[in-house]
Amino acid sequence: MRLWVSAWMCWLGAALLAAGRSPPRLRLPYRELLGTNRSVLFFGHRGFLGFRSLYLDEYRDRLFIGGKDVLYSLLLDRASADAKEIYWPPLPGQTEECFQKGKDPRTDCANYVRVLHPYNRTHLLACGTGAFHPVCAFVYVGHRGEHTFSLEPASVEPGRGRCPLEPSRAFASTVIGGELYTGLTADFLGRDPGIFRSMGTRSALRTEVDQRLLNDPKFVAVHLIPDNNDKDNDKAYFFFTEKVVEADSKEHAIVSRVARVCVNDAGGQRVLVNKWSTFNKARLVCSVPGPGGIDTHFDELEDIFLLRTKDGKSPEIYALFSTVSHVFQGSAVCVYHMADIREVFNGPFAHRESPHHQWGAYEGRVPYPRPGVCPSKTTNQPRRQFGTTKDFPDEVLHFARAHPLMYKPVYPRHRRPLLVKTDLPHRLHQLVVDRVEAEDGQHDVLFLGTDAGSVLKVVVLQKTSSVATEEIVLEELQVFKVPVPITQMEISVKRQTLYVGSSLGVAQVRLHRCETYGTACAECCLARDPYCAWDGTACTHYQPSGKRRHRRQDIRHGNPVHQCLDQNLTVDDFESVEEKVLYGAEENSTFLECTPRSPQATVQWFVQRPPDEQRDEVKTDERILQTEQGLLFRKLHRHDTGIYYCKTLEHGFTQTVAKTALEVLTSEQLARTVPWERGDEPLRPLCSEPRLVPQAPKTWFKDIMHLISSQNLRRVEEYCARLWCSSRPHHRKSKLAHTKHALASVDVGRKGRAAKPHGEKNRVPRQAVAT
Ligand SMILES: *[C@@H]1O[C@H](CO)[C@@H](O)[C@H](O)[C@H]1NC(C)=O
Ligand SMILES: *[C@@H]1O[C@H](CO)[C@@H](O)[C@H](O)[C@H]1NC(C)=O
Ligand SMILES: *[C@@H]1O[C@H](CO)[C@@H](O)[C@H](O)[C@H]1NC(C)=O
Ligand SMILES: CC(=O)N[C@H]1CO[C@H](CO)[C@@H](O)[C@@H]1O
Repeated sequence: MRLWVSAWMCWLGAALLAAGRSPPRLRLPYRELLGTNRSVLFFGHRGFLGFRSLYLDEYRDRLFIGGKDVLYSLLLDRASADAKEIYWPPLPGQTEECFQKGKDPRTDCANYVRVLHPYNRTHLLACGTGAFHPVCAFVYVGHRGEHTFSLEPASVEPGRGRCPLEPSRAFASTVIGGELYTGLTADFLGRDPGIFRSMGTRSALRTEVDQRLLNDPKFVAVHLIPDNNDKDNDKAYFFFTEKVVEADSKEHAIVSRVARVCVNDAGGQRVLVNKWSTFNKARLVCSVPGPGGIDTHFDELEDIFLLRTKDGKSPEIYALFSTVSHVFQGSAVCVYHMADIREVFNGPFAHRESPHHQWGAYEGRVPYPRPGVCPSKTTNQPRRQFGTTKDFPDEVLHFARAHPLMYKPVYPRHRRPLLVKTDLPHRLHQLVVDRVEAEDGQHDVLFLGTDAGSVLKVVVLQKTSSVATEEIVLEELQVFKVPVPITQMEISVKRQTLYVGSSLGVAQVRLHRCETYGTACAECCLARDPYCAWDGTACTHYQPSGKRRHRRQDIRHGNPVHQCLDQNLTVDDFESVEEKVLYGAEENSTFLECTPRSPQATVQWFVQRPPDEQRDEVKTDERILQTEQGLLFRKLHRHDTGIYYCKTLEHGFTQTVAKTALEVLTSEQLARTVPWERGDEPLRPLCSEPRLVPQAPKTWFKDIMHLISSQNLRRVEEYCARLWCSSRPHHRKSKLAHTKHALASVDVGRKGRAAKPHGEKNRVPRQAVAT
């Protein structure tokens, strides 16, 4: 029983330790899903893959993966059993040279395959970093049904401007009509950033090296988005962040941008030769309106997801941002309409007299054809024909070069983020969106990849009659056991699968696991997962075309009372929950855990004191506190012995989540049983492996893991080791003092937490700048 005592003390210590830095917050989904049904597709030969690029080929049912010195081809249904690989290391001389330039031969001086795109019906284009000598080559993958996979040796050529030199620096690329579009930094020192077009039959194009065009950019994505049915108006959109320097300060800030170029740009004839002549850029704003007109800006673009529409011209653009503020950490998702983006590009150009002036809207005459417009039927006038950008007057190109920036920024839908997260222990890096058809309409389900190997599945509900939204975390999937950043995610709606990549490998996760929500209609309903519905007997995948009679689903309200009245809404399930036994020492503190499955649920505690049959609600006071994670007894009394029930209430549906029999050990009993009272019996076996406490509740350590970030883990372990390993009496004293001190800070921690949102609001973020 001393083990139990140690366990709760440590639990508490750890929780409070965490509370000191940032408030602990368990954002558990309706169901805890640490044991996800995931199958890791592939971890590469010799256990290392160095995953960098992924191309999901639904036509061939194949997944192509680029890694460190290697390319893989996996058949989706049979995964690793049928993998083919191409070994593609850098040339020996290049490894040597890379090493001599001071790069790490184990990590940097390899060929990381970062570009992997379908090129034509039979080939993929792959480019790698080649130990700081980028290389490109075609990979033969054959026609559908064939399973060939080989590098075309004759096609290997230098890949400068097509692939970054570094293994991990941000960049973006895509293939459009046999040409490769890239946004990257092309030189060894990182001073030559640009937007490049290469391959194909036309001469290569790039941006001029000019800080007005691109200032230390970090590219995130590039996509072809047609304007209309005239292919001559097709444009490539680049999404990135860059530095801006305000007129009145030396400080620079980071802003997010969308830039575009015409696919049929051929550069100028005398001016801007082999340079983009149609390049324009605008600011992407994602901010939360604050008091006094000061908005909180999320300026660091992390990822872009295009939710394609049928016509292909107006995809909805989902963008994941984080803050660059040092005051608080947060992420936001904003959604942009193409119509709004086009309007900004059709609007005024930004202009300033000199770098010391403020930006304003350019009000002078804009030459014709308007810079940024593609040469097409639309630009042609009876007497002035523009077959290519080479026909554009020099005046147009001079103007384009001097005015790359649009004056107005692009605002998101409803002028506010769809989702804001400021309380997460991890940063969000990746975003994938699925629009799901449910009984009450369409819902957008967001999959957010973190930097700790996990994926959050969130549904955002648009409240009817207002722009307000409600978000529900449906699942938190720990895809990789190790907390590595998720670097890429691809969704297959056809297969209802999400492919998740990190430097450790590629995993696949099902989009929904309805069966885990439970076996009652109410549970299925409360989960509010738009993928799932109660079919009369079980919680199953919702199919819009399926039979309707017994189907129950209510995403908007999740109200089981309405949905499940006739479906045997449970509930006195007091007896069905497994009983835990917990021992506590009289006059000391103890903690009964209970975390509701849903963050929306309220918790009530009941106690049954034998021999009474009756259950009374637990009265909380100075001595007994109800916290987010359970019930804290600051000082146990003998009469606290009893069976404690933790019940949650959500939309009229109650459920018993935990049942704990608390035994209070009296001082007399303790004097006889606790070995450290004698001061000689060593607790050594525990000290070497503090985690393996026999009989300890399995969940408490996991909860600590949840509560604290990994940097704190060492401190917790040390803390626990101190607790468990101090067997000599004079050590015990300081330990108790420590515990008391920790307990005393409980209130402070709680107050601190309550005060936080307010404090956050008052922190002054940078002011919005127009462009
Ligand atoms: C995991 O999912 C696969 C199919 O995707 C299924 O065959 C398997 O039974 C599932 N395993 C568990 C433990 O749910
Ligand atoms: C695809 O491109 C490669 C490389 O240019 C070329 O060798 C091959 O013939 C092309 N295949 C088709 C079907 O056009
Ligand atoms: C629900 O109904 C089934 C059979 O219809 C029954 O066995 C079960 O006990 C019921 N559950 C509750 C909690 O009433
Ligand atoms: C097991 C344990 O730590 N018991 C302690 C409970 O608190 C009393 C008084 O604070 C101590 O004397 C016990 O040693």
